[in-house]
Amino acid sequence: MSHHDERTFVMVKPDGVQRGLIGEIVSRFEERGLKLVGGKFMRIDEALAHDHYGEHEDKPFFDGLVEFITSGPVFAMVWEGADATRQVRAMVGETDPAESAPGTIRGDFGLDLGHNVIHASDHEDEGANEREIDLFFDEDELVDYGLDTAAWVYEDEQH
Ligand code: IDP
Ligand code: MG
Repeated sequence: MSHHDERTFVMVKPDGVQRGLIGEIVSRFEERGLKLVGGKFMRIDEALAHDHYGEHEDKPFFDGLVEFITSGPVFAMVWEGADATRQVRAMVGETDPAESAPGTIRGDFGLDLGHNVIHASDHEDEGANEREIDLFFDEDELVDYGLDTAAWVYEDEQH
């Protein structure tokens, strides 16, 4: 069971919220078999934006990125499942929607690098998922429960 409990941080960005894509995006992860363990509709302040995107501080697009991510509400989530971080990134697509395959979230809903609809923890950045979860959620905001469908998603999960 333990290999089914990897957690990853996902966030519908302000463009995704404004375009009414929260439900569609949540549905995709639900349908994949992932388990929602946390969700928060919120506005990101300047300090959180700097913490979250700290790795990009020196990039020319940083100021615009902070301005964009603080410009309207976001929907932050934590999803759990086997290999969750890598699997979610595959569902999200490439950073640039124009380079993202149809069927991915960015490939289906975006056309512009600066407005790419969704954030997800980078599976190639060790510990990014846990770091980002800690940044956005208190421990008591993550809900511990069993998902009854798990036995149908995972062959080795018990009914
Ligand atoms: P990721 O979101 O796919 O992990 P990162 O390289 O971590 O991509 O960049 C973080 C975010 O910064 C991207 O999702 C995108 O919104 C923005 N971004 C990245 N590169 C550029 C750029 O060259 N111009 C404008 N915005 C960018
Ligand atoms: Mg990234």
